[in-house]
Amino acid sequence: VKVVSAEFVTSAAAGGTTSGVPHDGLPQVAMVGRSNVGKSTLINALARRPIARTSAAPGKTRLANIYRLAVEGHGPGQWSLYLVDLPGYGYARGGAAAADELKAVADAYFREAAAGARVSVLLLVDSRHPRLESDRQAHGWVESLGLEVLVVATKIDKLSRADRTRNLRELERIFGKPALAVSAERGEGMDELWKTIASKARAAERSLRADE
Ligand SMILES: Nc1nc2c(ncn2[C@@H]2O[C@H](COP(=O)(O)OP(=O)(O)O)[C@@H](O)[C@H]2O)c(=O)[nH]1
Ligand SMILES: [Mg+2]
Repeated sequence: VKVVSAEFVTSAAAGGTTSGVPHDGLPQVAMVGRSNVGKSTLINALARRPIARTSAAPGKTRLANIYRLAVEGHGPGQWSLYLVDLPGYGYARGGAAAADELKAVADAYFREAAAGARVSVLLLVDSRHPRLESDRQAHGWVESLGLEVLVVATKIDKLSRADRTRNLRELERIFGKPALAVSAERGEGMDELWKTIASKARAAERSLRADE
């Protein structure tokens, strides 16, 4: 796809409220994953410009940060979507209370956005660590909200050929479906990811028109 424009829209769902969560019918793609797994970097790679703040220090995003992209490709015309950077789990400065606060933000986002029924979820899992309990819990939690989850294996550039094969097989066993391997840094898998996002987003667009 060609990214025509990309911009930060707002930080939403502060304190577990629904404030700022868009519900204008545009498709939304939400990034779920541990702190430091590469959510913000993936948003920048999809946007092909640095719109999201990335950090070597984990646990910085405490709100649902919402970006809007206009793109061309995978079908006729220009179309738009939101990319949503949710707070990461597995690292909570401030212990259990802070972890609860992050969960409340993600929970509020999904409650509000899922009401519009055009949300796709990317569960980002570090390709070096396929077996983490926190990722399985997050997967189960998102599925329990009735949302479909695409598993994205990040930082694939950090693995040898043999480890890639082994870890991707392990991810497929754990989550019951193949994971899409990407490197936001090297660009590997990014065309495939855009293709998947586009097909979900444009299907949502068509069903919206059919409703009207
Ligand atoms: N080698 C490599 N490093 C990555 C990749 N994606 C993210 N990172 C690094 O992982 C760290 C955390 O990334 P960030 O996007 O801030 O993670 P977030 O907390 O999930 O938003 C940063 O130092 C990134 O440069 C990748 O595809 N390959
Ligand atoms: Mg981030």
